[in-house]
Amino acid sequence: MADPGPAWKSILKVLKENRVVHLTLIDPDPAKQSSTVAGKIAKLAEAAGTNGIMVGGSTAFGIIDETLQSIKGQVKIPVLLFPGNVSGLSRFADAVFFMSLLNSRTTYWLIDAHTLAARYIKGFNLEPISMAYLIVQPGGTAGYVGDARLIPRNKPEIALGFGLAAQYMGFQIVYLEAGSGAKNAVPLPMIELLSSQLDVPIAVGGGMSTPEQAAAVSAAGAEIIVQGTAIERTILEDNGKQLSKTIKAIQQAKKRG
Ligand code: 1GP
Repeated sequence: MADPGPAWKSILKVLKENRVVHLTLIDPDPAKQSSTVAGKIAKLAEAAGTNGIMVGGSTAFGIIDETLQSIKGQVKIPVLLFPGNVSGLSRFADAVFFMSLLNSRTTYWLIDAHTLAARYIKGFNLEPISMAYLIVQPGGTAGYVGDARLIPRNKPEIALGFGLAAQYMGFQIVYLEAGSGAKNAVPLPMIELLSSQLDVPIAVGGGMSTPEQAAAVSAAGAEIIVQGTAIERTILEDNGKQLSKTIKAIQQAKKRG
């Protein structure tokens, strides 16, 4: 088995030290912000204490190299692709979450996009980090685009079945996604169940808009907390104050637990 690459190793190191990792998601869609602004957001997020920058979105398409170069020029923490499609790849990142949407109805999101992308990942010398991607209700754009059979919010045992299957298949991370900007984040009992049963790190994203919500997700057992919308909304105005509060809160939640 291949050793973990440098980006994943550095995330695991933070996880060992703090018991929780915070990742900032930036949508590279040029309609959202210029590459310069994306770089600025990444820099402020790093200063606030985030542990890595994820770059991706369900609708991003086309040229993202400029955004990646701008972000890479501003931060030392790992820059990790979170591709919404094959078009979400760039040689200028450190690593790529090689994610299979396990609860999709469509083979494209399970394995076909991956076979199209794999040779480019090799050619770009990108570090792949395998991720089982599971979309939970309400699911948002990712759920719609990914043709997901959304995991019902009141059925944590279904998520557990997927999570264990993913672990047995050798995925490095299990990601529970409620959808970007979701009104309701992944239910805490679902996170608690998976965290008590799985050995691989659990990432959670979607709909965490306050430090308190993120802290509750951390206390429930999530090891990787992903935030996009809340940071996008606040960081340029408050210079990362809210983000820094969130990061402290998720770390405190682990100390109390
Ligand atoms: C992306 O769900 C995360 O997978 C981000 O969600 O934009 O709601 O933080 P938010």
